[in-house]
Amino acid sequence: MTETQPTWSEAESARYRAAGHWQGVTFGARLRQAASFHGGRVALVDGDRRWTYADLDAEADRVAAGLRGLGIGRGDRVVVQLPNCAEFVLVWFGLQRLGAVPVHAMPGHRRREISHLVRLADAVACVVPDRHARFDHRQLMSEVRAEQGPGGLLRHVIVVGDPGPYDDFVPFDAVRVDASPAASTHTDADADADADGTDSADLALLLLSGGTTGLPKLIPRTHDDYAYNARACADICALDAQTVYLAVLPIGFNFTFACPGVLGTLMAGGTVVVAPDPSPQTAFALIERERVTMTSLTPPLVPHWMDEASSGSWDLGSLAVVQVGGARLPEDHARKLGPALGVTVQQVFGMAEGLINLTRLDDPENLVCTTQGRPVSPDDDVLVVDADGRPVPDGTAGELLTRGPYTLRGYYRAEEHNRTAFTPDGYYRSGDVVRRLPTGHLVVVGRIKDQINRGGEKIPAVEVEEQLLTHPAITAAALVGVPDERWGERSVAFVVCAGAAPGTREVALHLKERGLAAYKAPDEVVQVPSLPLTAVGKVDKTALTLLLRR
Ligand code: J2J
Repeated sequence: MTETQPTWSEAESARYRAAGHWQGVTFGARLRQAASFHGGRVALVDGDRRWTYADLDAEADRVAAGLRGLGIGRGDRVVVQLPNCAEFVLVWFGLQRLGAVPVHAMPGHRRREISHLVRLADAVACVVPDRHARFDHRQLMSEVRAEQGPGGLLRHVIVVGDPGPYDDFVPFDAVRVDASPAASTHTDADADADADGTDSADLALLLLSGGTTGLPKLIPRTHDDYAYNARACADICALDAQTVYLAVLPIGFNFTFACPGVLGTLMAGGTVVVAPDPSPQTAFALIERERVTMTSLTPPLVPHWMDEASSGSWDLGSLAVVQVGGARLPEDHARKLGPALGVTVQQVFGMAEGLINLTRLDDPENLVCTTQGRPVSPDDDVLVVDADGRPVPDGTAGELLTRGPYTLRGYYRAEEHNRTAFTPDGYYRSGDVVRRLPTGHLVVVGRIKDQINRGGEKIPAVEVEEQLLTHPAITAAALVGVPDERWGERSVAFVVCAGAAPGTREVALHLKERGLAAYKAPDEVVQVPSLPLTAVGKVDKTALTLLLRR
């Protein structure tokens, strides 16, 4: 790795290579191989636009040549904030060809989050849409750039669509440059050649953590480990060249991108179709038209999809597997979803940090409906421990600790946090409370980390609390998650104010002005005279939650 965050030991790396988990191939080289193997097959569909594997390969070369022309090269970080569109995939592989490193931002992120990512990653460029969901990303980028100041490394803003009035923003089309003939005519021997000297053990991408302690942390993933993540999931889901995967959730989300998602499908020679929004109407039309075989959802989408399917006006006959993950799927929905859509349901309990658990396609219904699956790799080490770090027997709830061939050993540039987020022997403390069954399946029963999981979107309480305190009327604040039928969990802000408390809408507006993503705004604001404290003087969030039940 070119960066210095903790990584696997030599002995572990050798073991993962010997087991065949790590194959020593970069993503740039993988696309080259896929193009020589599946050249004429359709790899990517976005609306009426289609790319074969050969097209995708050539397009990655063009994007790489254009980016190189901008001075972007091996090891450079580039924040990619794109909605679900083919360009995400084109940019991603263009960067891989260069050995540059995409940072997966979410479309909903705003000034605070993007500025933070740019700074933390020392990004040299950002790739954004012109507008998306009634929001102008160019304006956002002009603010981010202004904030970076003269010392900032951010040199380029690349806009998919119209760069608008910003003369120095680069339109994506200008970044697609025909490479020199020598570079574009490749032989089979080139298939193994590493992009610009990139090594498969190098950093391939940076994912965002849901975060518990303020702003998101960056999760380093290597070519070796991330490809294994996607391939292990693809094998369990039996993906092949006939697979047509519909990307419904945000494409940069680890679940959608690599579990097995976009990468798993492309590594199997299948077809990826991007859905511009997650509504069942949009998705079902695409499923009918493209004969989609598999997709992934978060739990809040499930009732809407079942509702729309019950109209009987769609032909979902091609759809075979629907994955649901990111938050706990209510058992009742798990039981109804399969029959409602005529599919096999797969529960997915994953994390951008690594460990992915899947129910298997041939698991008995009871396991599929009541557990969140089991690890995808035989070399995933899972410990369930009590508050003192001692393993508990199967069936007893405890914190999930994990390490393995695709689970990080340290966050990117987060030395201090890394000291507490991992055990001395390299286990990642997930903060999730689980029960393990004798079959190895895990049941997620809660969380010890201070994070709200609103239908799969993770809200770090501390980050929102800090911003609430910038409101002139608020003197103390605590954000808690409370059970909610639709979202699984919704967020309630308890605030202490000298005078009248601001309403929910005013608070949302304030947080928006502070540059916070909209999904982090509290669903409800409750005024309290003071925040209850625990014996050691921490805000007692359990007591606050109980206030709501009275
Ligand atoms: C309960 N909680 C869950 C589940 C994740 C696949 C699927 C999801 C993610 C993801 C992902 C859950 N039931 N089925 O990256 O590749 C909660 C846990 C976990 C946290 C991780 C993937 N599935 N969770 O959601 O990094 O608390 O990844 O630690 O966003 O989501 O969040 P994130």
